Amino acid sequence: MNAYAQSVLDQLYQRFPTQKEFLQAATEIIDSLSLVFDRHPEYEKAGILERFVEPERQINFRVTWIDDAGKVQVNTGYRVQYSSAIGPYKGGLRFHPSVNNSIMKFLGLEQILKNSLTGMPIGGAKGGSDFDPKGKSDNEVMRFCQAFMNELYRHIGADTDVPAGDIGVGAREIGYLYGCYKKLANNNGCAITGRGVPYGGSLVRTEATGYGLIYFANEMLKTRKESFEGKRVVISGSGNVAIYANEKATKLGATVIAMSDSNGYIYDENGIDLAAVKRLKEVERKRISEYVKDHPAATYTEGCDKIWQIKCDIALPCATQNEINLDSAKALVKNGCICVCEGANMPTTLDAVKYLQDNKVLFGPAKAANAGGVATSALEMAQSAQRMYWTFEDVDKALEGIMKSIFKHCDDAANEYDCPGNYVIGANIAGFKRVAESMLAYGIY
Ligand code: NDP
Ligand code: 2IT
Repeated sequence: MNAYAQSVLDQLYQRFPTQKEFLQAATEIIDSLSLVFDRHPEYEKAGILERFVEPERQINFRVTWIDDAGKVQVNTGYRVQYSSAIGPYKGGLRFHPSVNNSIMKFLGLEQILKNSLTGMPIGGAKGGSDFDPKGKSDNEVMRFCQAFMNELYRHIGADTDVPAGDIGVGAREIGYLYGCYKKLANNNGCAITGRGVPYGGSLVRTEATGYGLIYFANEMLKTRKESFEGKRVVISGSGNVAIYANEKATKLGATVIAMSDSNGYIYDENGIDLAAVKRLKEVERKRISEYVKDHPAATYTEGCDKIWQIKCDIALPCATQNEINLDSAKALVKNGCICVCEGANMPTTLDAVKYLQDNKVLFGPAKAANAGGVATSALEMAQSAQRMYWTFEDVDKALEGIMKSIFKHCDDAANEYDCPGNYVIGANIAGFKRVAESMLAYGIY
């Protein structure tokens, strides 16, 4: 590795030894960027990498709320405003009990490069809380969201920082969060995206990450004269990204044979009944295990990791970080999988990524492949600024164009740095250069 890149990475390991997800993301990114520093000594001179890995601002705050039993509850709220080099901070909010500083920082760091790849003027951020919406009543979720926004509102705004959804933050939570924001800030600007269409949201934002993932995967498949037609697809998760990845893959002629939630997975040889999954997860908020009750041909298996042992042509991890480990990668290769495309953020461990690439599996890294969500958030910001709504077809066309352009940028950068077909390196380099050039232009501050 380039000596400058190595020294910055070593410092991160010394300073944050317990932040394992952050170090994992930083290791992958810095490893790719090493090639850039060999060719661009001006970046070292300006300390670009040290500045890039250090968040501009991190806010941790107490969130106090009252549950239905009248008991006082306390959670931690987070917002990591990582980089505003190319636009206002932008990135989702995650509500999940596992949320901590390491997870916020890994997601924020990835988000900088992802947002840069979209070609739109948006910086990188992430936020959330260790609050678990699962099993909570609507009123409890509403009170939590209001308590969370009671602090966050002073840090966000249409031109400063624009949060959106992520795990555990969907249409319901965004409604409560935005309703509270607009009241506290006395401002109707686009300070949150993923809003309901009646109050300023964009058509296609709900579908965008899943659809975008399939558009990106399709571009990779084309390089081998392949397509989704007739392919068997396994998708982990059954949340926002997984559901709309299924919808678009099916539309393109694939059969999705398995999906999961955090308890286990369903397998349906004839193709998952997506309407049933949507009803269970989007409306009734039930477990995926319920699916087999009225689908006798399907099976349910407790536990998530065995989902990657199912024979498939295309694997789309769309649940959470580190769900495909080396053993899973070996099983996928053994079973003839030709493409792994990441809908979730960092769902594949570093050794698993290497194994897949060494075995010539097409590999689409999250920061490129799942950028359709945030890109459509930027289209929501554009529509709000125009005081206009675009049609579903217009937004979907724009999304498809953006995903094709992201693929081209990754492909071009991989070729330029003599790593053809390595979209991990391509995505990191293409995303980084735009940010680094902006930082250089601003001088040192
Ligand atoms: P949702 O909350 O809608 O769905 C998450 C899904 O993943 C659920 O099926 C959930 O199961 C499962 N899951 C969550 N945590 C775990 C875990 N620890 N182990 C196993 N399964 C788990 O979230 P999204 O679909 O929005 O997000 C999924 C992934 O996509 C995340 O990595 C997110 O960062 C990423 N992403 C999301 C974008 C968006 O626009 N929403 C954009 C880009 C990336 P259960 O219901 O049991 O919790
Ligand atoms: O990881 C992600 O890109 C998201 N959760 C979406 C962020 C956004 O601002 O739309």
